[in-house]
Amino acid sequence: MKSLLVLATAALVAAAAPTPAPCAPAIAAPFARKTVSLNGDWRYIVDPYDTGYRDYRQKPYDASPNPTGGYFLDARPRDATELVEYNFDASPILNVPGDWNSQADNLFYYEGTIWYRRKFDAPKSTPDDRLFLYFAAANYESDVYLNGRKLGKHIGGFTPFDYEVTDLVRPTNNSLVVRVNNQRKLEGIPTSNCDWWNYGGLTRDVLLIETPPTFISQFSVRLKRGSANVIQARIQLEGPQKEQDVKVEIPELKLSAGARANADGVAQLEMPASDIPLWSPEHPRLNTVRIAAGADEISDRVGFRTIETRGTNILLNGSPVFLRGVSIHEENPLRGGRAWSEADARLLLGWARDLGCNFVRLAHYPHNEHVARVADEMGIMVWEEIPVYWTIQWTNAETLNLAETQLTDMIARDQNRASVVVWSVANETPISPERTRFLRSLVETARAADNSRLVSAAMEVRSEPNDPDHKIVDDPFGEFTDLLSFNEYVGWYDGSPDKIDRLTWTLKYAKPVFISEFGADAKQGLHGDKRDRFTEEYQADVYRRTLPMLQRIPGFSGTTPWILCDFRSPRRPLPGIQDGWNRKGLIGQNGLKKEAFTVLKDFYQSIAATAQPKP
Ligand code: GCB
Repeated sequence: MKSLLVLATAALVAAAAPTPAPCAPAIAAPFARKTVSLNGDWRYIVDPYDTGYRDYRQKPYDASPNPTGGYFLDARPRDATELVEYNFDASPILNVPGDWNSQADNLFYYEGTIWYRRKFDAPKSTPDDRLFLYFAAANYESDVYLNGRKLGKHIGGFTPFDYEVTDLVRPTNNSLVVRVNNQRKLEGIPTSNCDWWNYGGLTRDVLLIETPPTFISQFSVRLKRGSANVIQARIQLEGPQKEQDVKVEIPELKLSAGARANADGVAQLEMPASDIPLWSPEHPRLNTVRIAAGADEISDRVGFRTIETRGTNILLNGSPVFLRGVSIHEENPLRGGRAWSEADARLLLGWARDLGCNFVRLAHYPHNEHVARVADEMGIMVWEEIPVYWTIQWTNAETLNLAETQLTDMIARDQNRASVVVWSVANETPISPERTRFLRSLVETARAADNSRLVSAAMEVRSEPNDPDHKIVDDPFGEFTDLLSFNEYVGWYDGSPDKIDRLTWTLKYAKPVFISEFGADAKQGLHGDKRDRFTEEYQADVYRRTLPMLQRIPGFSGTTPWILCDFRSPRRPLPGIQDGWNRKGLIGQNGLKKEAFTVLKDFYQSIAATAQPKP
């Protein structure tokens, strides 16, 4: 969360330091607070040359960004003599939340700047209360202006951010303008190349949040590491009266404890308890946790469970568990475009449950907050990931800084979700010393922020130079992760399906083995010989051969095949087959299940029926 003073100063130095330093994570549990939704109709102006940002009208037509202002800030001509060359009131409408690509035909491939404007009233229920503008995500870069004043810039398309507006907001008729730019950048996270659609816009909820002057800005409530009998809480207060009493209650467990926050606003406490009913996929038990500090009170539904590894086993609540998973992109194939709502989460996780999953991998970036909340309720474990994907600029300190910020913001947002058991720091990153240093730094950051979950990344495999059927997993980064997770595409990018049957494996690390991707494209409804690419039979054959092959890998502990649903990707132009879609979904763009869905479902049924799934 950013204070206005810091922002004003930051804005003045913005030209010298284009990427702002990481700042505190956005307010926790925003949906549990007093809010006004700013979702709905927003006016927009398409600005491919970034005229409103760079304000080229000012001589000498300098193209550098205007750090404090901009042009498209919702001005109206005083009278007919004044020249103002835009008009939000007469401009078209986009729905927020929502990507712009799927809302207007002329924006389908658009990458650039769009200016959004929303008018709103902001009545406070208590005069001394504070107000914050909260954006659950804007892809990729956003500049926010309230009533003509710049509040700040945020970089990163999938994590929340907020700005305090207490002293700027008016009771009625506020003008909120947001410049969102989704140009891909070589130095970005992700970088300019990836296998998904670069949906731009205000893709998630926008809220006005009201809090008392001193309020609970962050909290974590979880089992103490190494214990199933002690609940540990850490509460962060923000505001003028940090040193005050904080109380935590869990009525269903008849637990209650208090502590005094220190001068930094941090209160920590422990609650010993025996027989805490644990969260698991079979019993997704959630408890109301109520936290009170002065005038502020917040409640959340929290599950308690342990997750750890021992040798080649993953232990959930102390017992070995096999992760019956599937990978998911944040896309609703039926509607088209980015998924963002609780209903979208229920649709996608409902399909995962039909498949027999107890686990999902949310690829390749943090999905919206509703997903982990619905997973908590449904009893589905979750892998969350940041978009450190393929060839990031490993030696760029600003790029590392961006990755660290996305990681800590993701952890801060979802740290109270029992369903989340893995933080993933990367996907398929080619091995080099610089890349391993970069990823190690991320692992350390993740562990420092949260020592109660597993940390991993989707790595790659290589073949023995003289024997393509012999696969080797010896990525040096494997030393630093809890799981030995890797993607493999034998039978699709790597040989034909019969190669799968011949594979042998050498793994350098004795850790739980997790196959984070395998798969093959199939167009739903396209049938033919199982050797014919893009048929449902080919895809099903790859699954039929891969699943028993994986069971022969020592330490095989779970998998998230690629992928639950077909998803849009500009890398996939094959006419009549792909048409801009990656077809590796087990469910087609039309919501219909392909043959491989049943193959995986049958496998998961047989695994679920086996007490000890390990070979
Ligand atoms: C991968 C990537 C994933 C791609 C997939 C594919 O290895 O991790 O993002 O979409 O392969 O379909 O090629």
